[in-house]
Amino acid sequence: MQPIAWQLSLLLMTLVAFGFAFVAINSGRRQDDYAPLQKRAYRLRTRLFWGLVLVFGPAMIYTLTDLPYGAARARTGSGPVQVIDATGYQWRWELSQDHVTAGQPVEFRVTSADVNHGFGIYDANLHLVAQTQGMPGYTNTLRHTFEEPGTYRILCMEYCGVAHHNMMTEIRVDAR
Ligand SMILES: [Cu+2]
Repeated sequence: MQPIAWQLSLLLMTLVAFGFAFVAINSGRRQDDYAPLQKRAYRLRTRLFWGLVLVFGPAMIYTLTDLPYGAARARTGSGPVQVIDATGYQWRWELSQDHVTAGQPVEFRVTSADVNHGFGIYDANLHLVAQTQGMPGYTNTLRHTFEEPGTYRILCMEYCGVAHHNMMTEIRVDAR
């Protein structure tokens, strides 16, 4: 199925590329006969465009640094890496260990014994702090350093059957 989808996509992308090439080749040079008012409008539009880029570009980059995907936070913390093997089942989580130490990096090796599950770690206020997928036949590595001690919850983030909502377990983070 995947090779077919890939070949079909290639074919369609080639068609689109030909379409662009055709238009580019057949369009003449832009005539510079705009009325002064139009010229002003275009200048204004250009300024507006760069203004928006200046305002929203940094805002976007700044908010992207706070994504709960672990990679950005993996380098924080010190000390030995605490490894936890996590396996998702319909409908429970099995962890090789359910308590860790704050400030030390934790490496979750997440997989599934049956269908796809979403492995989401939530703090006491139910804010998502890190997440990855639990996939059958594959192990995803999620690195996270818990800065705050407390009880965290692991919930399934992908609907996986009638008792999906019961897929909850806890992990205790002790102070260093
Ligand atoms: Cu689920």
